[in-house]
Amino acid sequence: MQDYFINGQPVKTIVDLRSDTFTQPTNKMREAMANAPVGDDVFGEDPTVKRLEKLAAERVGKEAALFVVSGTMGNLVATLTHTRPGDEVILGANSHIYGHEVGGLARIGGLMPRLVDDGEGNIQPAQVLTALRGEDIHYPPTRLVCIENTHNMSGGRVTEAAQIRALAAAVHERGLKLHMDGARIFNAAVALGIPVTELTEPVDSVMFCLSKGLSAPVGSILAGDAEFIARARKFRKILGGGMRQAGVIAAAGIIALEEMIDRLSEDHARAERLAAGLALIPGVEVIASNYQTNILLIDIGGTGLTASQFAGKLDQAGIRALPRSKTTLRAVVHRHIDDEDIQKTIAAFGHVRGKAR
Ligand code: TLP
Repeated sequence: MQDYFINGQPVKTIVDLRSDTFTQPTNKMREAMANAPVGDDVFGEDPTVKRLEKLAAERVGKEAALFVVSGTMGNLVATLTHTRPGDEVILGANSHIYGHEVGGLARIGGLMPRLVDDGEGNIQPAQVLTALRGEDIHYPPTRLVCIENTHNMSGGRVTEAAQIRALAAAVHERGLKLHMDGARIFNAAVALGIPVTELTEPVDSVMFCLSKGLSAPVGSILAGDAEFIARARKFRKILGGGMRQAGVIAAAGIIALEEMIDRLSEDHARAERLAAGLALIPGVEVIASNYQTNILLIDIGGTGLTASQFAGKLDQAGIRALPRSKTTLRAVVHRHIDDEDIQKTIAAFGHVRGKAR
């Protein structure tokens, strides 16, 4: 375990599997942050932000990119930019945008969500075609479809490039736009073993997070064509997201993109080992994903404990996992989780389960 600090001291007290958002900046990121050349980014004068935006756009094969505070802001800016108030947006009932972004779509965008079933982690073209209502005086105009890759609530499921291309073709044929919440898009690309551009090329806009498995302390990217990003920049400003010497945080984002992507495969391998170990514990069931990424959903219903009771007992053993439903826990593997932590976690699950009988 390295680079993990509390009050400036390197420590390792707990195995924190609640989220990859708990990753701390690497030493190299901290150095880059301290030394970053900066300027006023609202005036377009921060060289480090400009460098990050250029690099980010190149990485996902888009013309331009915008550095935003968070994934939530990136998704909201994208939906605002693609739509007008009163429009309808087709998205998954289990999507992060619908369920975990405080309803910004409705509250701030004045948008009407039309939900489709994404319980398996993706949306098929036929579902969009069924959800599309066509022209009628009673209906709001449908403007946008949103997908999520990897899909958080289904346990880090991956949507493959061919599926995205098919969906994009159906969406574009009907004059709609396609936005991808790619908070963990590099996890998807690494799991599939393909360039990320194969996943991002078909969509009109993509948001991805620097602050999750890639370990930057703050920030996400919204990427798309130059005209879209120019308009998105104004929406970011409306939301209060125009930052000044943001190069200080953008510097960490540059290192996230240059150095932290390939290592995601280590998280995936450890998640697979964790899943294999947990699967041997009676009453504990790992909900299978289509490709192994870094998120595990673990059904502990068979132990007779609720997820929050189970999480409470794990916590006493120094393991933190997040209750996701009454009987499901989520564990997310990231840079601060090593092989020993995986063994400790499997042992703790076995111990808690043993006590529950
Ligand atoms: N997800 C967080 C929590 O909000 C649940 C997590 O710990 O997984 N899209 C997806 C798919 C996400 O998982 C998240 C964050 C976001 C968007 C929002 O990103 P932030 O937290 O930067 O606003």
